[in-house]
Amino acid sequence: NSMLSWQRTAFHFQPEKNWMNDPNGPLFYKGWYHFFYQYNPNAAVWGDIVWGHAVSRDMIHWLHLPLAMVADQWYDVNGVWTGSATILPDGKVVMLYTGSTAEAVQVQNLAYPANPNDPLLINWVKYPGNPVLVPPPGIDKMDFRDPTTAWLTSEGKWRITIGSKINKTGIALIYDTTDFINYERLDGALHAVSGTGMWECVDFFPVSKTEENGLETSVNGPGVKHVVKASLDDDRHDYYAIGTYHEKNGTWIPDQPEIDVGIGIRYDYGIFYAAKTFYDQNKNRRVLWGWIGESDSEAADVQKGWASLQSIPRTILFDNKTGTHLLQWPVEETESLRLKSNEFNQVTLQAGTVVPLDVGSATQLDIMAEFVIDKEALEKATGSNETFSCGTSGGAAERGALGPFGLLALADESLSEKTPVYFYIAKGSDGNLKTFFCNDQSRSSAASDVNKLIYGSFVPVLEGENLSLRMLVDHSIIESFAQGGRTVITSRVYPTKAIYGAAKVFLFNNATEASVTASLKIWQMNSAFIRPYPNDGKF
Ligand code: DQQ
Repeated sequence: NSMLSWQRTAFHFQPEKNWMNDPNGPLFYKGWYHFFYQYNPNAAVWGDIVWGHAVSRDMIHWLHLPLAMVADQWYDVNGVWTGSATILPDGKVVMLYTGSTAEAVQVQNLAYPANPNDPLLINWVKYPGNPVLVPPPGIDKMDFRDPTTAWLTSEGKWRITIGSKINKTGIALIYDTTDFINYERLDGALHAVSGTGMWECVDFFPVSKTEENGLETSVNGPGVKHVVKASLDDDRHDYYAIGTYHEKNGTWIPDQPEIDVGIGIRYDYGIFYAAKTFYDQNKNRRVLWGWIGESDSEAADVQKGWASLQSIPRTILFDNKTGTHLLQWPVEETESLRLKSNEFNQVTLQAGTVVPLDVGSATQLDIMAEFVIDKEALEKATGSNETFSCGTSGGAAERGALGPFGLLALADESLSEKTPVYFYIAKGSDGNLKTFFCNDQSRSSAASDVNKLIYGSFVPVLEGENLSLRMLVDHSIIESFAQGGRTVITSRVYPTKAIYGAAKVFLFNNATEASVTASLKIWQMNSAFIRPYPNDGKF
């Protein structure tokens, strides 16, 4: 539908048409990044799920390949659901995925490349003895899904975890295997948290406390922490926690129980779900993919003929400055799309002002910004705001002594439509400062069938740090990263006026007392090449 075609993105991964959800089995193989995904080939709504497949040299430019796996066996006829890849030490690839059977039982299946010499891994073979795992006693047949990448134990066995629930307790079940065909369940669980409900798409991976690179999934030892991530079916958000893995009994303990999985830190405070990491042996990094759904109506999705994006792949590292957070950052290849840039140095934003940034069309941008708030105002401000939260606040229109200030993205000239992405500093009566990072969708669109929530959360800011943000704008998506990626917010935005050449970007400072100095560099972003693999193999 041409009326809504401006909503299609220029450099985020999306299929040509129809519905997409979770990232599946990402890996790097023989020079190519592979990306599989939950796909409905028949409609722009969830259903008839099979595995879509695309390949890339850089995770930015993509070639769509034929479907990797379709629902053609009794053990996945109701859906070829989410799974993960494991690369064995000899280079062979095994894929484990969930199938929903004709009776809607969730079982785990094994698949592998038909031709390991094909770098594009076009054809996949399902193991004839599938399923390799069925729901164990005490687990409901519909609560057993999304196997992880396997990692090695010190005994040389492969270990995986699978999400489930027992009553209202979310749980990650553990299995060991030597051949990916026969499995032994370990007692207990990798981890479980009461009250969190079904855990989907569990992820488990090591991070380095000292090195700025990613770790292969089996790496363990001193200097290594382990991350557990669960996607909560009940509230549709991805939560992670950092902790210690006990290899012997296959358990993991969070460093801080009060920010445990499902109750603490989120990967993203906007729309972002069913995320999965993989270790990229090509560049020695761990990369996070996440499904970004629509926040308009299903009717609008049907009308436009497609639904969902994937995030820009994000490098993921342990933040050794806070020790509590991960850092997420767009993969460096994103920068290859940068075209001409504009710099704005030391722009003074008086309290209560809006300043246009003349960059031309503002629909495809990469923005780096730093903000310094007036010191005197910081000290003078009287403490009051003990209970601020982005979601329950009045958004960017609600003025405080020390904020909000930041950017207005996807805004039209008259500011009738705008999506503020901003910092808000709250001062407690004890004088302590607490910084929040928010995204206010309430005035993002004149349309009425879109999500208008205010997203955001606390962001740790350490002594001596300026406030910094990075923002990727791509037609109907804004991904924003505060403080190097400690706190991230993704929003889908559906303006009716701020589209193509009419979309603009502004600085704003809606504080009542503090002036703010902003310095920015803004790049126009090129469109990525995302199209079908040509029949003759030439592109
Ligand atoms: N999506 C898949 C399931 C998974 C869910 C089905 C998470 O395997 O639990 O499309 O979005």
